[in-house]
Amino acid sequence: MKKATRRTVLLSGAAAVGGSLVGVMAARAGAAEPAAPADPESTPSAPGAAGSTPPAPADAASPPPAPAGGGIKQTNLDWWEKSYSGGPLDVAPLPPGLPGKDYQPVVVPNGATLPFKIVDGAKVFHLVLGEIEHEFAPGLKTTCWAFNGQVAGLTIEAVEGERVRIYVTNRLPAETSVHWHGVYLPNGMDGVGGLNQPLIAPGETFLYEWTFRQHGTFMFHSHHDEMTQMAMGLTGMLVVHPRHPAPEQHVDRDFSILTGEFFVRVGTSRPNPIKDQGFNVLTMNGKVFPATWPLIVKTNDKVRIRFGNLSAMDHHPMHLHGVHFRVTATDGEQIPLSAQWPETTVLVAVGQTREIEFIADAPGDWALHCHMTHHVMNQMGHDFPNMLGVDADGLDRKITPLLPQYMTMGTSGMGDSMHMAVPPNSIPMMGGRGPFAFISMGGLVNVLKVRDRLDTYDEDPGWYEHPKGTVAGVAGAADLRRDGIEV
Ligand SMILES: [Cu+2]
Repeated sequence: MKKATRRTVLLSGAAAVGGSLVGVMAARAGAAEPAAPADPESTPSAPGAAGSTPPAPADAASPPPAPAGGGIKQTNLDWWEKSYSGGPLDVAPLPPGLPGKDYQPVVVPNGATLPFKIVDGAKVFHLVLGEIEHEFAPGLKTTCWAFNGQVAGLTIEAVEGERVRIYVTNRLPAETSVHWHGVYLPNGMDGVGGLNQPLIAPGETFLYEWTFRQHGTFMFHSHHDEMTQMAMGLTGMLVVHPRHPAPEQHVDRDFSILTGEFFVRVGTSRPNPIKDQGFNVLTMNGKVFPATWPLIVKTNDKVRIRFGNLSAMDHHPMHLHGVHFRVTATDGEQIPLSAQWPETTVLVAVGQTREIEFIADAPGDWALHCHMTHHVMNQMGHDFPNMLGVDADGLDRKITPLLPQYMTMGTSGMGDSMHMAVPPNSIPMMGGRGPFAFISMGGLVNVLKVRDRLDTYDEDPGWYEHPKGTVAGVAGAADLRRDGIEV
């Protein structure tokens, strides 16, 4: 017998909000399929014979008519699909899925996918936590903590149904633990230090092992001394591909982007985990614009972007120019086609993942960025004095004899500040050089490059060459006259 899905239950529940559980039951009883017997084990009769079975006693005071066998003895739980985490822990694993055969690997701009090997029918990974020198963008090198040399940008890929064994070696100077965010697994594998397991001491290697009973976009991160260890870079993405993808789940390009945030005081070389606001290094897969690697697609490719956010304190409304997309999944579940909704900006809160999909039908270079303006600034945009409107000419005249290159910045905004010299090991507040001028964004910024012709996805095709007459420019005298614009 077909089960009611969690969603139909939700829908019928919503319809019955003003009524009672009886209303839900009535809605169910009206469905074509027979309601569930009170106890399937003791009710061997076939659905077709259900009408001959006396109605089961009901919990509700006034049960509705139950034409299809009276399966109304339901605890509240019966109306919900079992969470997989409530299912048996010892489900028989399916064979390990192989890239290119059983799944299309994700693209991790600036990041990496963790290699694996297969041993006795299980997929074996080895995570190594250690201290490294990490470059957020040319000019800013810092000492961070990393998974296998990747700061906030390592991705683990798996396939629904497979058995994984993940070894975790701690080469940090501190105890740690690793949590698998959003994953159904035995409680003792959940990775909260002290709660689910002993801490992993420096030098120790722990083994996590479970069978994936779900698919989707999840994350992993340190779950001990979280404020310090995640602020130092111990975050990653976990992508689980469906064992039997539905046709609508196919995409041509599948990107994985984890967002993060750090505070690195100008002139220092180590993130400060104590900061709770004013983060000045905002990352996609551990890099800031202009060091973020572009998302390269062909015109009319179907594209998925998986966003995850393991920033310390900030949500990120991720905005994509040029197309409308659909939000297709959260880290809770795939959203059915009928319930996916169109957006141009998707809010990815701390601790959430969101999948979006779209058809890249418009060639060009389209910005992809967090829409919080302070999150598209780099390091030096954050502790800057407000000089807007200040007349600094006198000051400049007095200082330039002493410091010939001195010029006060910020008097007409910060768009001019990318020209200024910066202290050693720091990056200016703004981004990088574009095809027309300096691009005044940094941080959580990337570019979706859509091209009609592309030899390879693996090389940056350069800047978009716009068809003649399709770029905004200085208004001509004839245009101004024609439209009666006086300037
Ligand atoms: Cu943001």
